[in-house]
Amino acid sequence: MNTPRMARLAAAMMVALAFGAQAEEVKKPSQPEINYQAGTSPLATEPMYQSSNPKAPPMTQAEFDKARKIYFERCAGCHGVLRKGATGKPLTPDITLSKGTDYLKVFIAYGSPAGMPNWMTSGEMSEADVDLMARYIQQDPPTPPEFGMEQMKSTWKVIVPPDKRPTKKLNNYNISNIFSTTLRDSGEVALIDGDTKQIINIIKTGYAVHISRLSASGRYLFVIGRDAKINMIDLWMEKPDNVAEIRVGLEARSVDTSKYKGYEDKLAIAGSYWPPQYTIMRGDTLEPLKIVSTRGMTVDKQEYHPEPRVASIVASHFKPEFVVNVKETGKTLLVDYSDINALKTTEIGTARFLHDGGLDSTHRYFMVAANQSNKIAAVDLKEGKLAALIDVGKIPHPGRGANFIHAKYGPVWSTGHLGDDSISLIGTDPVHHKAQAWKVVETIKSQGGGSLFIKSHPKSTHLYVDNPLNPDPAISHTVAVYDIKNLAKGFTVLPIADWTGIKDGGAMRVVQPEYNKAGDEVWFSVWSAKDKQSAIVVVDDKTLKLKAVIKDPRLITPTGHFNVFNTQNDIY
Ligand code: DHE
Repeated sequence: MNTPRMARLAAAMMVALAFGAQAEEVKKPSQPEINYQAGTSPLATEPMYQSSNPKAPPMTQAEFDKARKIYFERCAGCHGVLRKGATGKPLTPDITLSKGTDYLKVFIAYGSPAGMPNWMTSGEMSEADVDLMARYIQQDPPTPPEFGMEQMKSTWKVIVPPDKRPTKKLNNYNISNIFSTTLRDSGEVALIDGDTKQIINIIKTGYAVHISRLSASGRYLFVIGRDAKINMIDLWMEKPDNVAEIRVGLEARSVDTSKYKGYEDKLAIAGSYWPPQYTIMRGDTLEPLKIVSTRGMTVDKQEYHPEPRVASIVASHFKPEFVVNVKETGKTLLVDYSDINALKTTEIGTARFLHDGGLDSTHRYFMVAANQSNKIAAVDLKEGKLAALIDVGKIPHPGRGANFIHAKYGPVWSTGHLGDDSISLIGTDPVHHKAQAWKVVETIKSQGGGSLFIKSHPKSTHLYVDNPLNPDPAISHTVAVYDIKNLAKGFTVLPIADWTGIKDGGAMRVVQPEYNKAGDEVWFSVWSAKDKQSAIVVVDDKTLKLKAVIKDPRLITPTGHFNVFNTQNDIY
């Protein structure tokens, strides 16, 4: 603090902290949440037109390029591509210009109690980077390019046309018990034989595949990368591999396929973060058929949002509809795909910001987390309306959630939370347990915040809860298991990361419980750094003892994993 510049910075810091303290009363995101949201966007490497705002501090082209890259790597996840704000505050020039460079530098360097990370004092940005970013966010935000039919078609490849594909299964794998495991940082998925625990194939995909989903028949596997590349894999091939691929945008997270009777394997759908849109494709070739923008008005203030990202998508079993959850507008769209040239959409106002979710055990209700509202929306897919908005803990993050029969309250669907140590159990049976339906019937304690996924299975008496984003390694390296017949007993901790025997794995976050087809084994990823050894751990669900550890140098950064049968049939 010995230069006039730093003195000015310190003065501005007092103001900023006062501002931050006010904001804290409104909402203070947890560190795990900040780390989770601030993921790298593939837009960092996209060319974009940058206009220069004459009122903003000047920048050279080289500075623009560097700042834009940093913005998309560190900031866009929270503040949005167009800086309209999401988990983080809006950073458009109408706001930032009046604050000025020094004031903004304090925020970037030191963070704020309201949740802004301390980029300089944490060592992640230099003083020069902080200065660069403070000037950059006073410029007009560059807009990434649109991605319409022409761009999609130019990326679309049918590697094996439908008439050249096998007419029957050509391998001896029990394909319904295959696991598709994301190898996040190598841009691949591993197909692992659930019976023998052997790797069947490692398949090149888009960057950091987010999820895997199955066609209704269970033959085709669809994976989507953060870069919006979809790969369609045929499990009937002698060695299952890609048969088609396409990019549906520049950044995406969700994909699913038509599951209603008569439409099995006919259509696929993917939602993108950028551009904000969803795309309906042919289910056998990924040929893009229809692109629909999600830009529009928010559910609460009813104001225009230019980049409402598509979060989770699920296929209804009750109607020929896709359930499309739009994050920033807080709307759930029921998209009737029976005639895509006369597309009928039921728009259900839910809450902001919609993220992940899953079906209840009857598949009639879709339970989706509105993470900044601390709510779960229960959407009735039979009646096409909102059944309820339910208050839960802080920042619900269910994955697809866990269904089980509660000893006292009947069928429940449950979610863990990123922001606190609670697990909310919600009654889902309005017929036989009407008084409990759409209410939190019980809240149980987990190991801590930073939970991402929770899982059970109709044949199991256990409930598993992970905590990969908890800052305490004693928690993030383990998983909590509950006896669903006796929840009051609390949880047993399984030392999943220790069981791998890996001594120098770094983070070794234990992620996503996933059952095998029979429901008697549970698989976990042990997610280490890219240059360290990772593993998959298989637990015997009856005895809660270690059953197998799958280690292979090709298993680089495993995160999500999806059992074919359970994913195909929405069993969780
Ligand atoms: Fe995810 C599901 C978005 C970070 C692993 N993630 C989802 C879904 C969305 C989403 C919208 C629901 C898809 C669906 O059901 O159709 N995830 C985001 C983000 O925006 C976020 C916060 C930041 C980012 O930049 O991506 C994010 N997610 C992560 C991770 O850091 C995780 C742990 C590791 C990784 O691969 O990046 C991760 N997300 C997953 C997994 C699922 C998922 C494994 C599927 C859960 C399921 O059971 O279906």
